[in-house]
Amino acid sequence: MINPNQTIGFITGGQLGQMMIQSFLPFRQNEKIYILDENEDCPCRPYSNKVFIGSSKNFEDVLSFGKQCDTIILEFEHVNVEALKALENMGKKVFCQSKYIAIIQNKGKQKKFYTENNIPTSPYRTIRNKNEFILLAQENKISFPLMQKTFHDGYDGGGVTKIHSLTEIETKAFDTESILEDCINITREFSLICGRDQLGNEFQYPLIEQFFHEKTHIVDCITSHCEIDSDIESQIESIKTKILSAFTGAGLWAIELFLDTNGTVLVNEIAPRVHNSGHQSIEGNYCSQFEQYMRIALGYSIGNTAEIKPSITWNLLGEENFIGPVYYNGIEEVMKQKNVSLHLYGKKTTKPHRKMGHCTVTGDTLEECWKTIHTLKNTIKVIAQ
Ligand code: AIR
Repeated sequence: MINPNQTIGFITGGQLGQMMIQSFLPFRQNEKIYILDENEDCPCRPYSNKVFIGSSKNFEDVLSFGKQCDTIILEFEHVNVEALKALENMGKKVFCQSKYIAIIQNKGKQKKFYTENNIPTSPYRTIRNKNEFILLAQENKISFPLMQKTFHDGYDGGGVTKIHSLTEIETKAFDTESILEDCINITREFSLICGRDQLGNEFQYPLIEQFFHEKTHIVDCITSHCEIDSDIESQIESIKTKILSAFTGAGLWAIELFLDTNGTVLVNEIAPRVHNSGHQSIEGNYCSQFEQYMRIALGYSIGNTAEIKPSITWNLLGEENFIGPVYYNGIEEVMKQKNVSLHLYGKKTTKPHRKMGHCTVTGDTLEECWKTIHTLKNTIKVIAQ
């Protein structure tokens, strides 16, 4: 039976948690909502009963927070795994489960998981530090350019750098455990959001296409569906089947995919949670990815993933050169647009490329949505006061 009086704990309290709670409000009963975050003023705060100050990476902080909750929901994968395991052993429900988090939060383990499960991904090798990187280059054992991705703590383009030469290793490379990935000639990037509820029902959303900023590697726009040929569709179907049969528990997975110039689909990475590529599902689909995750975590059956209307999301990132209390310049213009939904995450301060909000445009066709997106890009700007 689903307990209407339970305490739901979110680790941490950012925008993903905020949108999960927003989607939950229409079917919330008497559940309490607790948040663990380092920042009292985090985006989840207005929707919570209490914010506990602490670090998601600290064993004691996660454990003592989790003990006060019945269901624990992660909205960020950099969480202390040992504490999550201890909580699971006490009978707490944790989403995503610690055994999957342990693989996903470490890029080295994630890559090994793909190889072991015969899931296509770009060729790579691992290094322990910068010295090893330099030696490999001096001995001509690697070819440039390549992508260095740190094992730990990378997100939103952080912990990732493109290295073109030995000199760049010396000046730009991270001096920590990392993977070195061959650079792929990418033509398109997709995201497949899929998963399973606690009753064993599986679901997937229409295939999403992602468009990235060249410089920051952060998602700029996302379309609610895309056209692909049947060969690509069957490659993606096979990847999904392999992932869902390796991850047998309940959960929601956002699988980031590359299509290379040879027509091969490769897995870039998996997020064990709601994802930036699914924001348009709030307006565009019957059941958003956020509501879906809440249904899964609480033990309800899954909702309808079908599109209501084509939609495109545009991320609102902090402008370059602005750090400080946030100001949304041009907000009135956005509000004049029909079929545009504005989501501001309530972060108090902006910094370059920080995700501060997003706009979703709905329309009869994606072409129509793109026209509005192009207009929007000349209106609102996230700057500091
Ligand atoms: N997030 C988690 N992984 C990737 C992303 N973007 C979201 C989560 C997290 C928030 O970004 O919601 O709490 C952190 O945002 P910031 O701007 O404080 O770093």
